[in-house]
Amino acid sequence: MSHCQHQTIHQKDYKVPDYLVDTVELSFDLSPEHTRVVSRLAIHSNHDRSGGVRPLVLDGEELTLLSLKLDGVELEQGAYRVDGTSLALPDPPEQFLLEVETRISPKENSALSGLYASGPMLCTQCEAEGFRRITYFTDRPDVMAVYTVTLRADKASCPVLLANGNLVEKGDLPDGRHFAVWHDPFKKPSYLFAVVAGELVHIADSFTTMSGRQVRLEIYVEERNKDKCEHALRSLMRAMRWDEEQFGREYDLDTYMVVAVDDFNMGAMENKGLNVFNSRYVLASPESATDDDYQAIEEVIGHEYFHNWTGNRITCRDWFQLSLKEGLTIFRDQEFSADMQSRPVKRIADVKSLRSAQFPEDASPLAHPVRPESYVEINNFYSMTVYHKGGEVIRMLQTLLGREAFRAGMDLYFERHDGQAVRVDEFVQAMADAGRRDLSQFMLWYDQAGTPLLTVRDDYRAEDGSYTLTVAQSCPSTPGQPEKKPFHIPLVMGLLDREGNELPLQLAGETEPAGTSRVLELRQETETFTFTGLGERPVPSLLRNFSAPVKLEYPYSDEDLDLLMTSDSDPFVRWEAGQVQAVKLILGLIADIQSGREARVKESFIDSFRRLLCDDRQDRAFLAEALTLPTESYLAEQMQVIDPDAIYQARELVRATVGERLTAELTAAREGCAARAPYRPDDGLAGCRRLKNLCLSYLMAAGGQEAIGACMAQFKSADNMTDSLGALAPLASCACPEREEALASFYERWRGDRGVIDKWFTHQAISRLPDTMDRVLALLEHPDFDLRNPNRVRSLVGAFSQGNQVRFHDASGRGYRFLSDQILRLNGINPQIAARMLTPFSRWRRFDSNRQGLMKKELERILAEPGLARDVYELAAKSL
Ligand code: 0A1
Ligand code: ZN
Repeated sequence: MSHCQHQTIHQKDYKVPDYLVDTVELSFDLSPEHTRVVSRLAIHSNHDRSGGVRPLVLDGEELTLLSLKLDGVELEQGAYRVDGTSLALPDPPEQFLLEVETRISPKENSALSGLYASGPMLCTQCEAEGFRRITYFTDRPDVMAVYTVTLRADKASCPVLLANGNLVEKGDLPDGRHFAVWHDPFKKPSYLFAVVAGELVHIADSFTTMSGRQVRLEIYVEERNKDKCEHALRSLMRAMRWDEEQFGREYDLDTYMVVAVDDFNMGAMENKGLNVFNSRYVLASPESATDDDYQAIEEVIGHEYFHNWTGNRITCRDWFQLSLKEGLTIFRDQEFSADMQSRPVKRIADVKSLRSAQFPEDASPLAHPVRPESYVEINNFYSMTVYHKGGEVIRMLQTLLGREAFRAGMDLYFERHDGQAVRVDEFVQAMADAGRRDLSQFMLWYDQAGTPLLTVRDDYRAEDGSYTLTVAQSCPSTPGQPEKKPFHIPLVMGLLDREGNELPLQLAGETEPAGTSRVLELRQETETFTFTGLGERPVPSLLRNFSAPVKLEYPYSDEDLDLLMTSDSDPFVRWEAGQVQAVKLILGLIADIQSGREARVKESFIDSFRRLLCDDRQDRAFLAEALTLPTESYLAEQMQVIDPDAIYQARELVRATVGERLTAELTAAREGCAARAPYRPDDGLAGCRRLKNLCLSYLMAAGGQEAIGACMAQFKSADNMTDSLGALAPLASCACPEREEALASFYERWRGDRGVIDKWFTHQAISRLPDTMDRVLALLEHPDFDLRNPNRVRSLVGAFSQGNQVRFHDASGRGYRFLSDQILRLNGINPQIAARMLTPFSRWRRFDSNRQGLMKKELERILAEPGLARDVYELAAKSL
């Protein structure tokens, strides 16, 4: 396929569909080798035919057309056109029944889009454009229809037959086959269609909705995983209750099914009534899943469930509106998780992930607005920007409107648009109407890319007790957008006195103070806010709760930061003050290392670290976050030219110094967190385990046989995966014989468990030992490595290239060559996964000229490959 064939789709070219489909009757004769699909579509014309009849064009890929009938009459070859991507009827009637028979080969489908085989089952993935790989259809989200699906398969090898909606009939057929008929009463776009068939077992429970209806909940897995579904099922029930309580949303079908599959491109999929999940977000047992795994399962189960209203009942008009459902649903799942655990710790984790993955994307050649204006391959836009910046945009709306008006806006949105396919504009309009606000400037968040920078200056005047904050906003150029208009930004802030007390906030012109935390609204390039009645120069507490996805600069002194860290009422600001100090320190050390000066960790840093460590009033999980140093990749973001070696050395120097200087305190804190009862994932001690394992990692950074002994002891005695990995992780980066012993015994213990073996690959891939590249190359040849399994690819190739900055960016360029080799192999297997692996190369301009040249060369090599998939082509071409 030549590159010029890859067409760009533009938002401005949107046209309403020429034909609509009312009902879809699908019938499948399932088998992994050949599946026969018969589709009966009731179609009506949706355009003004007086100006000429437009052709009906159905999308279709990788299909073998067997027959085509219009109103019962078989069409002659000349009466239609088929090519590799479509089927067209030049002049169809106003209303008609089209019957299309096709054949597909699920077993050959390694792209995992459409109908494919995973282990002992067949399953589908239709978002974004996979339905066209099952049958010919107007495969776009604004064509919504009612589906009835008949499945037929061999009863012995395929006892379970599932599709969307309600089971209406099932029974036996001759020759050992059987059938099931499913009907989904809700109109839906094709991307929400799903079928699962195979040898599965399930666990079930029931949920009584707020109006008293009984819903049957079922989780389907392979037999060997039957005892690992309980947590997913409980999480689902919590999510259903939460959506009723927080948003008044009730589930609408009689059953809700979740299926776990081992081969899946993403996290999970919200198909109506029949979610398909990557098994890593379903399966958990105390021995094999970490606290983080438990947490991620709850979050993803919640996310897919919340889509039932934000995505399924109200869907997207076109794929440019993807954030309409994804940003909103991310916001909803974040809030759900915050309510299920510690809200501040959850917020910090979300900010960290935004900064470490979305900010870099927004500063790269792949930067795009939350609502992109064009794409080549839509699968490439399931991005951190569309999802997570999109979630932040919704959060800002809540901050600007207040919780109550925001909730009223949600209600209004559901009331107005249930059953429709709409744009982001309709959502924001509902918010504007409910909150009686003008949100036209706010819309720029959807259409302008780039991370805004707020530069804050202040001025205190003792004469009149006034204090003025001047906030300037700017936003760097991004592809296609050299100039930016100012954004409408909520800046939540407060003021502290020198003792750390919160001061009442009274703006000039106001008659009395109003609270100690306020939302300042920025609309102009520069805004000033004057506060009155202040007896001394206050310390500003800015961007509380990270109220906007921006970078902020204010010249804080070390004393200011100490004060915020210990006294601010906002946990995010307290955490952030510590991070700013750590970044300052490490950047200073990097400069020392680069210029050959002696690098030493400041005494004051060790002191404040010690104070925190010994502060037993703080929540353990929060403390663990506060004591964790900024990641190497976050530090990289703070540099003009990224120097991976100096970053690694400087950060390790701090870790080792903390470990040496605070050995006693770390050991005591670790012991204070030691388990006193057998592990339970919901024992409320996840924060304790995190802190304990963090202390161990500092002790290991300092080196010495004692720490290694402590690691091995924990590794051997652990009764849960969190503690087991808490010991294995530092051992994996330690050049000691215990490393090999631990890795080998871990493998032997877990060789039958895919999820755990993924972790085994990952911990070797992210080892900071200098020979990691060689070990990764050897692991590629390991019998358990499989390029066709996305989780395995992510656990080795993804983990090394995206989670091991210093080794991947080795100045020799070996890491780069390794990655492009794997991308080229994946290109022919699974283009979506191949494209996702390109991320590190898109950041090439941020490095020194040697590395730039080496990465560029690999991008060029990829682009020169004949037969490059659209997914890979688009990202590689845009990266250069
Ligand atoms: N809508 C899903 C994500 C998803 C997108 C694409 C997929 O296959 C290409 C699969 C899942 C979600 O937000 O969870
Ligand atoms: Zn989603």
